[in-house]
Order: sequence, then structure tokens, then C-alpha cells
Amino acid sequence: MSTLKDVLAKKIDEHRPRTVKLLKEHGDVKISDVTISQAIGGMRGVKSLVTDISYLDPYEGIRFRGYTIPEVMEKLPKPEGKDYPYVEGFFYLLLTGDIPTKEQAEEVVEEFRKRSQIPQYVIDILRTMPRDSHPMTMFSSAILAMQRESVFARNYKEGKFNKFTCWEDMYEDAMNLMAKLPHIGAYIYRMKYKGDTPIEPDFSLDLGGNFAHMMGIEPPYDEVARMYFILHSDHESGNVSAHTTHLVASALSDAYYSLSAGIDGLAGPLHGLANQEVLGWIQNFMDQLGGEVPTKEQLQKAVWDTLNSGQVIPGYGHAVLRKTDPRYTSQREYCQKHLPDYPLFKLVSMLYDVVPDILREQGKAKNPWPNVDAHSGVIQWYYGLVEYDFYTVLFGIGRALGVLANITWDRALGYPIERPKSVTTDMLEEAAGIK
Ligand code: NMX
Ligand code: MLT
Repeated sequence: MSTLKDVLAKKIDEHRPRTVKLLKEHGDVKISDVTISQAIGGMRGVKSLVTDISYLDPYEGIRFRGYTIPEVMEKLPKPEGKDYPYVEGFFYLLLTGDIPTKEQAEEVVEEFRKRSQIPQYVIDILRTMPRDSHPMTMFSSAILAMQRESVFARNYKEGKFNKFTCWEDMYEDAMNLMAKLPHIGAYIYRMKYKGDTPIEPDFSLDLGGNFAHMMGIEPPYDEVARMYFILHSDHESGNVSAHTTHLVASALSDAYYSLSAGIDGLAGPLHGLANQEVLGWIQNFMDQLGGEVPTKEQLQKAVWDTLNSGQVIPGYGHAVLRKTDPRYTSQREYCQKHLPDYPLFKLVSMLYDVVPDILREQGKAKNPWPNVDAHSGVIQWYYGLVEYDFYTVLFGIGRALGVLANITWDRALGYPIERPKSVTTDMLEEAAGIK
């Protein structure tokens, strides 16, 4: 057994009694009430999911296993000479709650290397798809196509389902998937945008390094890849991609079905696709100005024009956050260090100066501050990844780290099929005393 699986097994054994005790002895304790506006309004703020992998405080932002983003970046082991940690070591942290040693992180690098081969039929399917299919459609299809590889589904079919050990099959599926996703993403990119010139992996490199290599982008893009995958990994359980993955997995669907569904949710413009929308919005606007960096007044007008046409300002607002997203800040710090004079970075910074005041003046958005998506495209663009349709695939590779860790724990703790109750409008009117 690998160190990671061994440590995870111990953590699961230690954790199970806590869940059992809460259920058996304190199951009636109330943690949330639900109002009519929450039932109609997307369940905002209803506490009805449990995860220990990350927690989102509205003012502080995300903590992964209790660690803030700067703590994660500082404490996790890093490849030689690099500023950003091994993504593999971060996955170890998400799964176990422990900061791995460099050796433990490298063990996961090796595990992923062994599991990374993309089946030929996946390549064939991708190649058969129309080239103008959205890369998220290709990414999700590739994941779904591999469902036949599921260890969980195979053992279930063979009658080997065991409530206490089935997490191990989920773990195997999660590891197999996580090892392949960067390769699939890079393959889609090189096939679709770079004249069909896939690049062979270099297994002397870690996940971030190898991804940059397969994309054909020089260092320090490897650092961007590490930073990007870590930042996008998890945002507690209520966001669309995490919740969808969890929901589908709750039917005992395997990791392939579940992740593919989660990725489909990530492809929505109000969720992960917002990062491509931000770049599209900015580029459109700069095109109108003949490529010039706009003045503050021109920017204010563009923001108002967007709002007045009934659209949202992509990259701003959040369902939970009420402050600037620390994932935005982390990327901003990268830009301040590596590309301080880049015009697009300056424009994104100008938007930061302009948009919150306008959203406050408009008075609709509960959070006028930028989220992760407001910043991610700029860095990609700077390193030559200008095909912004692809940005959500990057988000998806990162998000897989969090959701796959979560569904492994879902199985370990025996979370049941998710099935909330719905009511009718008549019932709401009765409850409100207006009928
Ligand atoms: N621009 C304009 N209007 C906004 C924005 C925005 N950025 N954010 C919220 N609003 C509006 C929202 O559409 C709603 O209007 P209406 O009452 O007419 O339906 C009103 O403000 C209240 O919405 P909130 O309660 O503040 O936000 P909610 O929790 O419903 O939605 C988002 C959260 C993130 C979907 C929303 O802020 C948004 O659409 N932002 C832009 C898209 C975006 O950046 N999405 C990425 C989120 C992060 N991610 O990676 O997933
Ligand atoms: C995310 O990373 O999933 C987004 O910020 C959306 C969310 O948390 O609701």
C-alpha cells in the first residue's frame, strides 16, 4: 500500500466514529432553518452539506484543510528550485489533512506517473469530435468515456460492494483519473489549437512541470500550472461543480460519471466559464478602443453599459464570499512579481478600482468584489495561452483535486443518497399565510 493510501486508511478509521456519534447521539441538533427565499433562491446559505476538505468563510475566503492559501503555498514541499508546491503533495493534503514530506509528495508523483496513460479509445473519441466542440465538452466526454475503467463499477458489478471498504475503489478511480486529466487537457489543447501537435509527456517532471511541457509552454508556466491547479481545487461543497459531483456520486455512481457531471456544471458561465467570459469581455472592449488601454472613464462607461444591457460583470460577485477572493489576491501577487507592467494586468487592476463602486451604486450584487475568475485569464494570456475557450479546462483539472478527494471521503463515511424534499408553490403560499 502507498503511504498516501495507508495514511488515508488510518484517517478514515479515526474519523468514522465521529460521524457515527453525531448521527446516533446528536442527529436532532438543528444547524439551519430554511426560508421561502432560500427554497426559491438556490438554497443560498442553507447548511446542508458536510466536508472537512475545505471551508469557505465569507470574509476570509477559502481554507484547505484548515490552511489559508499563503500557508498552503509556504508549508507544502516544492520541486527543486521552484516557488510553488507539488500539486501531488497538495492532493495528499486534501485527502489526509496532513502536510506531506517531500518524499511522500514524490511518491504521489510516481503513483500518477504509473497511472497516466490515456487509453487509445479516448484519443480516438476526441479526434472524432468536431474540432469546434467546446474544449469542456471534449474534456467531459473524455472523462465519461473512461467510465469502463472504473474499479468501483467493476467490483460493484461483481457483487463485491462493501460499505466499509468501497472507499478504496473510489480512491483507485480518483487516483487513476487525477493522473490522466492533465494529459487529456494538454492533448485537447494541442489537438484543437496547435495544429494537432500533441507533445509526449516528460516523466522526469511533476504534474505542474509535465503539464506545462505537454502544453508546449516554457517555464515559468510550470509555476503557473502548480499555482492555478491548487487555487482552483476546492471551494467547500456547495458550489455547482463540487455539489454536482457529490450528488451524482451519492447514487453510488462511480468517479467517472460523477466528475464528468461536475465538469458539466463548471462549464456554466455563472460558474467556471466566467474566467473565459472575463477575457472575452476585456478583449471585446479593447478591440472597440482599437487595442488601446482605456481610461478610467471609458472603463466606467463599459461597466455600466454591460449592466444596463442586463448582463453580469464576469469575475465579480459571489454566492458566499463578501470580500475580495484570496484566490484573486494570490494571482494578483504573482502578476505584481512577474508581469507588473503588462497592459492586461493593468487593465484588470483598473477594473478592481472601478467595478466594486459601480456594483455598489447599482445596489444589486451582494458582493461587489472580484472572484478568482477576474484574474486567471490575464496570466494565461501573458504566457501565450490566448485561446480563452480553454481556460475552464484548466479550472476543471484543478477542481478535480477537490471533488475527487471529497467523493472518496463520501464513500468512506458512507454518506447516503442525496434526496432533499421539494414543495409546491401552493404549499409556500399556505406557509406564508396568503392562501
Ligand atoms: N454583475 C452584475 N450583477 C450581479 C453580479 C455581477 N457580477 N453579481 C451578482 N449580480 C446580481 C445578480 O445577477 C442578482 O440580480 P437579480 O436580482 O436581477 O437576479 C443580484 O445581483 C443578486 O445576486 P447575488 O445574491 O449577489 O449573487 P448570487 O449568489 O445569486 O450569484 C454569482 C453569485 C457568482 C453567480 C454572481 O455574482 C455572478 O453572476 N457573477 C458574475 C459571474 C461570475 O463571475 N461567476 C464566477 C463565480 C466564481 N466561480 O468561479 O464559479
Ligand atoms: C468556486 O470556486 O466553486 C466558485 O468560487 C463558486 C462558488 O464557490 O460558489
